[in-house]
Amino acid sequence: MNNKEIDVISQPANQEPRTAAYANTPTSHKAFPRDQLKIIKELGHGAFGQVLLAEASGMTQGSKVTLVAVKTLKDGAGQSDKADMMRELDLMKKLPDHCNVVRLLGFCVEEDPPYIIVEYQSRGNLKDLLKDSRSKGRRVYGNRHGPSNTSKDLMKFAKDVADGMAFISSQRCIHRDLAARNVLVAEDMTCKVSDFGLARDVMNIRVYERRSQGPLPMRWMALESILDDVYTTASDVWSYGVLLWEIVTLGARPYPAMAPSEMIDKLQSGYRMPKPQHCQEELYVMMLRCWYENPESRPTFKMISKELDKLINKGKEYISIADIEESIYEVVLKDDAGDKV
Ligand code: ACK
Repeated sequence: MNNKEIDVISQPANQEPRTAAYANTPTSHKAFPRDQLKIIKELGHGAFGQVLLAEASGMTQGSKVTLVAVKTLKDGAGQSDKADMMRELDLMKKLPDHCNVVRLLGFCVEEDPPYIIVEYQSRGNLKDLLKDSRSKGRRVYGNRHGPSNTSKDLMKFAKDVADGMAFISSQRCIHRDLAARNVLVAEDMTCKVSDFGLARDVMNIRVYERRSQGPLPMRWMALESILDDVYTTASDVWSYGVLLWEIVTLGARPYPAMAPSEMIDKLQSGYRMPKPQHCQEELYVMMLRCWYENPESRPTFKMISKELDKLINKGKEYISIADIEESIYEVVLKDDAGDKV
């Protein structure tokens, strides 16, 4: 493959969108010709959906092909799966571009299977990236920058996600499935919020009450979402607190030793996940504030982003990776049903 001819559309953090002719057209006009997509391989799949790596020709000016990720349905998916996908597309169309949110590049929905074309993020999902950094003996970060930068990299991941979510919430959108598995990492290590499958546009209501049934990401959900089916930006903030815990523990599973029913009982009686030993108090206090029972007492994403910025600028090592007690986060439960139950 000739690298000069391949362009991965991705903006570096804190920069305006790049001036690529197609990528800058308004999202409502991003219907893309299916025959200009060449599928290369599968990147991953779920029960009814799959994500493919593809080359798109004519998507940007000056490069012959662009590497993109294509979200589509697998054989056997039903009408409700297609309706969910269309809802996800409609929501993505309404979201302006932001460097910490995976960008919609186009769609092919005139015939089946429907395609949603998004930026390809070469480093995959954040959860796996965090876990891989463990198995490589922390060398992924340590060798490159020296051990003190490990904490800095992780803090930057947390800040990127907070910025992406501050933007999403400013657009009156509730994500409802914020977790490290739904954050993608670009080549330059910028984190981008992804997977709007459960997201809802709440332009006029601010609170979303779930009516349809389906598996739920219980371990990331706020108490009011679990108990009353109520979702707001403040419940996304709760999930962000869990994501912060995932970053600190290098991708461990939240509430490691608990089944969902026990977790719910304990949360109701005031229990919260304890401070990982290798995490500094300032960062743990931020998690705890995200998990306040009263949604209105939780910080906003804007506040979280500002506070993280301050912590980063202080330059202290907030996450001492060398001291992580891996074994306590490696609990595998019998009869575990996965992240969504
Ligand atoms: O870790 P991964 O490679 O990152 O495995 C999952 C898989 O597809 C199922 O979601 C990958 N994936 C999803 N969207 C993208 C994307 N935009 N760029 C690169 N990989 C993606 C995800």
